[in-house]
Amino acid sequence: MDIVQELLRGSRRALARAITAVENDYEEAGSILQDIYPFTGRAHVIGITGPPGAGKSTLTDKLAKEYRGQGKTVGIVAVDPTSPFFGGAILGDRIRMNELTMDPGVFLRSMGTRGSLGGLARKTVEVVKLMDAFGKDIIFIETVGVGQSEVDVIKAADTTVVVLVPGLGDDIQAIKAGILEIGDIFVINKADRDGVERLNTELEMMLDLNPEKTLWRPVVKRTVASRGEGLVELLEALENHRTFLVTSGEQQRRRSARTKNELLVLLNEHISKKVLEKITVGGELDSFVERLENHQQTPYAIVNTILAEMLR
Ligand SMILES: Nc1nc2c(ncn2[C@@H]2O[C@H](COP(=O)(O)OP(=O)(O)O)[C@@H](O)[C@H]2O)c(=O)[nH]1
Ligand SMILES: [Mg+2]
Repeated sequence: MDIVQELLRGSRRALARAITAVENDYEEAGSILQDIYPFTGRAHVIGITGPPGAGKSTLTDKLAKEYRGQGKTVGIVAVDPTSPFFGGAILGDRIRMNELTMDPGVFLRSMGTRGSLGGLARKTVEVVKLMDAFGKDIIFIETVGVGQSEVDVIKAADTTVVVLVPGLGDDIQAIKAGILEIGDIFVINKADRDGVERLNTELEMMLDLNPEKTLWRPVVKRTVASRGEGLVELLEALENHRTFLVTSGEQQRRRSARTKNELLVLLNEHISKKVLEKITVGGELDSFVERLENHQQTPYAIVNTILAEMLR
């Protein structure tokens, strides 16, 4: 049987193989993604981001168990080289994660050891699609929120949870602005520590000042992930956000913007590849460069020539 058929029938092995194909850009990846495409778009994709050590993995683990308790199936994509999901874990983390991976209703995949972060964003979207087609109800993307690439990764999510911890000094200033803008739900984890009130106040003030969030005012929740405290409230906030997305039409809007973006990225990649292939084969590229160096032509004129040739 074909790998996609197997995947759609619930074979975890087929899912694992498909993910490997996507991760490594194997030849078959394109056709797999094409065949599963009609079966995607059902899952609630939840992004979990925040600084290293904030408790993202602990929180993801606890949330996954809550959803499992409700009978929902869960996929987890950990996009974090330092994630304790695999390797480099302290013993406690490893035991905790093993418990989760032994549940056949949970599929966990760690990414980020291969390829550039840029390619990683696209691959994350694709892995999420595979898990979605496989039939996962909830898909978590865990990623460290430090730069633009991570923000790009999290764009694949329907709901973005930003995990923060109290006591980092100038709390809000320490956090990248880009991360604050993408948060639908803010979690103050390690609420068992000092500085919770201050961080909470700062967050609320900042959210009040943000004019962009008119439809959904992000909410702030407190958790002690390691003890499972605050999970019920967080789960409720996640459900509320999902309901908001669906009823307001925001889900549709976000997904169509994302679909458009994906199409453009794909188109871009393929056009660039085709053009590059064409102009390198006959050594044209080198002669273009030579003409530039000799000031015989401008780059604009060359690009126009190449495009005119290609589109003929
Ligand atoms: N005190 C306290 N420790 C926590 C809490 N949540 C997680 N931790 C601990 O913080 C450390 C980092 O957690 P982890 O989930 O790996 O963070 P990540 O890097 O954001 O994924 C681990 O040792 C956790 O046990 C919490 O609410 N309170
Ligand atoms: Mg982690």
